[in-house]
Amino acid sequence: MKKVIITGITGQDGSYLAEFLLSKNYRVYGMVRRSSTENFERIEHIKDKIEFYHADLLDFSSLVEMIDEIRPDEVYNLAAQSFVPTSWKQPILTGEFTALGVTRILEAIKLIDKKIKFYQASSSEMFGKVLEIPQKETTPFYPRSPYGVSKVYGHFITVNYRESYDIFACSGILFNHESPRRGREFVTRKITEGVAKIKLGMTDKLYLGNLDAKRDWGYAGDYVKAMYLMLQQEKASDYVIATGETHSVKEFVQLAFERVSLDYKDFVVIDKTLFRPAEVDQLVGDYSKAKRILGWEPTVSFKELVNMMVDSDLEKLKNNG
Ligand code: NAP
Ligand code: G4F
Repeated sequence: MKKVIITGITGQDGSYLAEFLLSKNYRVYGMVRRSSTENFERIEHIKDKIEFYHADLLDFSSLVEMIDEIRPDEVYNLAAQSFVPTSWKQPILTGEFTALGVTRILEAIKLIDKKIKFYQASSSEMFGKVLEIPQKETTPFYPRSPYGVSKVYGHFITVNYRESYDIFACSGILFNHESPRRGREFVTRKITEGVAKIKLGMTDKLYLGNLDAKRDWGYAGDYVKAMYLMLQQEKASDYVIATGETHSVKEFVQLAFERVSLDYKDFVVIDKTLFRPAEVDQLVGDYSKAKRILGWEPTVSFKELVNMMVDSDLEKLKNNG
């Protein structure tokens, strides 16, 4: 049985990746940081099948001990401060988690066993003020937030440990991916939960920022399969994972309200405080390398994704009510 460590297992992607690797018969170890209350909402249904290990991206010795005790075949580093607006409020902490945290894990792997395979959760935010459309593996980076800058560091330190120490280390450059398990502060989930609350009469306003920003949105359940496929190849490399389509926040809002037969113009209020100091205006990825080498393709369309998230939030709120 292959052993795997997933950092960030309590997050959206961690939950889908854990499910997927359990279905592949992996022994799954979830790295969690200590907290006064358990934060297992997304993995409640599989938590009995996961072995949890307390460690923190900020604490090098805890990472060394974890890797030494478990001796995994693969490590997926999904843990990060992942919310872009917070990265302007806490830029130093974001750098510690999202940038230096990657070096701490890679260094632990280097010290203990260079044969451990490593996946780094890189991001399309690295392309920021895009220098090419669509963005691919060779597109230069121009990050627009402390989060994006930290991810560029994480990406290049992964490439550097591969080239310096021959570690099988891959950087997955994933474009936005969403699901019913998406954190509530990200725009897609904020919209679908807001729409569900409005439909059920629990509120009558949805406050949003920049509706003109465009993103390449896919389904998280599809994207974790690409992470796994990257580590099963003969050669380590970096891959863009995307849908190849771009849509504005406004289009997402329109479709989400249409799903419940309402007009968004009656409910959406623009709140200027939600605009960012520097915006990423448009992202769209070219996933042809992943298709060619990994045989990977997205399976959920934009409309299906919106509908899935609205339906799930309606269901959750009805059940809670
Ligand atoms: P998420 O839901 O915000 O989950 C982040 C995870 O990181 C949580 O499990 C969190 O644990 C953990 N974490 C944060 N700081 C930590 C620390 N110091 N030590 C240990 N664990 C820590 O993020 P996600 O959407 O699943 O994304 C997964 C990864 O992919 C992130 O690195 C993100 O930046 C990257 N990414 C995401 C997307 C996307 O569209 N979702 C796209 C590209 C890249 P707690 O539960 O304890 O907070
Ligand atoms: O949903 P968002 O907060 O995601 P963002 O900034 O694109 O970052 C996500 O995707 C990245 C991949 O490209 C990941 F690396 C990162 O970890 C995260 O998962 O915002 C999307 C867009 C932005 O342009 C923002 O300005 O939506 C716009 N927006 C408009 N109103 C809003 C809101 N964003 C949020 N969070 N809240 C709003 O009210």
